Amino acid sequence: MAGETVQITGWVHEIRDLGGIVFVLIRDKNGITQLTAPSKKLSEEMMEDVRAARKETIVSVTGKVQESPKAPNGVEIIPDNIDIINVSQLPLPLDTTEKVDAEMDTRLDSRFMDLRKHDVSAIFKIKSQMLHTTRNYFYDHDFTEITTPKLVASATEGGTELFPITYFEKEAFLGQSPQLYKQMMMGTGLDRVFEIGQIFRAEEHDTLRHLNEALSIDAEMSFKSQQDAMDLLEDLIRNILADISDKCRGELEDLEHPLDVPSEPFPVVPYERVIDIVNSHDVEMNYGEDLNRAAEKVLGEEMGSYYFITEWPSAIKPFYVMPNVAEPEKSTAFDLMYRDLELSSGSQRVHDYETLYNQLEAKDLNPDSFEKYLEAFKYGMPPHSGWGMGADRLTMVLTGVKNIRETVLFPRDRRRLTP
Ligand code: ATP
Ligand code: AMO
Repeated sequence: MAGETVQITGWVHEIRDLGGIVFVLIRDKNGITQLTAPSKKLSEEMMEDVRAARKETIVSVTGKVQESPKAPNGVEIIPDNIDIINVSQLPLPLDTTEKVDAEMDTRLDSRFMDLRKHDVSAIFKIKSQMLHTTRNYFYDHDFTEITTPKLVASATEGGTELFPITYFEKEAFLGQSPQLYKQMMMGTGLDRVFEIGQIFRAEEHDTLRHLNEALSIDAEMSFKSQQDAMDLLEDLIRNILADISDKCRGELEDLEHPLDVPSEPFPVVPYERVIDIVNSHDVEMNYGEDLNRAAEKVLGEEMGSYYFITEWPSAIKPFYVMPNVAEPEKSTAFDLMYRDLELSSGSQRVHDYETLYNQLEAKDLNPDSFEKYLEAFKYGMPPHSGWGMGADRLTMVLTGVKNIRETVLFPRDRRRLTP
């Protein structure tokens, strides 16, 4: 475009005033362009306008493109006109040029400015592409998108992680999972449903992989087995990896994150083998226990990227999980892991009313609180299977960030309720 007159509107990223020449870097969605203002060639008035452009101020510049090997992208613009559109206050809450590293809290407090950094906005462009691919995938595979209430009357994933709320004169909670609703949809004839929506969990832990408000991708299919649900999950992940590799090259480069795309089918490790692996690394884990953090770490080292854990004991899985027919102490539940991070849980579900009622009681839950859910199992409920996957955790894997807070615009954790 050398010789052409162009207009650029954006933020002043940096100014370097060398006296006789002033460089202004202008940033917009696509990158950074250098404005070069040599005092010899420009009017005094023009030079004053250029010097008035403070950091992060919004400007609109018209000027001529000129080749310049020393400039970023090999071109610079010699201004004919510069309009100051909205002046930024100083000092800035954050350094957008990333010369000074900011604490996570400072960044989250000024998230609008944090996202001006390309390696931060890259995370959200990748997350957006992941959600886009996920929706397309489900639509292409004959799923119906549903939305279910987040104001609910009962727990689904164990009673301790609920946020109670005031709901007129009744007790209510924020939803932990669309589990009960997606299962009820299997009694409608819709056959395949998915939901992408927020889940709320009053997690006590303050970790790098738990949030109090997370995004869940949920799928449920009628007349399908545990294996079908696992196949669906693996195929979706492969589609996401292919799309991100193809469409988010620039973002992956900004993040310096080569995407890990496994060529082999995801390995499957039964729970009992997991115990052997963990114990052989001198980490204690007994039959009937969930994976502790140390166990997750050694397993992650041993197993590499994506793998399934199957044959979980029925005793430690939720009431809606179908036990293995031949060995009922084992269940049809599976977890999908990425190294030491749990990405998804799923199973075949109980579809028989009596069994479901008994499993609720066996887990010390009151079937009366599940009355409306149980109704759906009395009048022709097909066998069904499904899973829920943490979209924020998947984004951690896709972007290589180590703190789940990086993957959420305005994360909610124990200490953070604003912005
Ligand atoms: P789910 O989604 O089923 O709740 P999860 O991946 O969120 O699973 P948890 O079951 O909450 O994970 O936790 C996984 C394991 O990590 C558990 O054994 C838990 O005790 C352990 N864990 C969680 N937080 C911490 C922590 N802060 N320090 C040590 N261990 C922790
Ligand atoms: P589970 O409780 O394992 O299963 O949740 C499914 C997935 O959701 C993500 N997740 C979280 N992510 C961030 N912060 C949290 N606090 C958090 N809690 C959960 C994880 C987890 O693997 N009803 C079942 C799913 C099903 O069987 O369909 C369920 O909710 O990635």
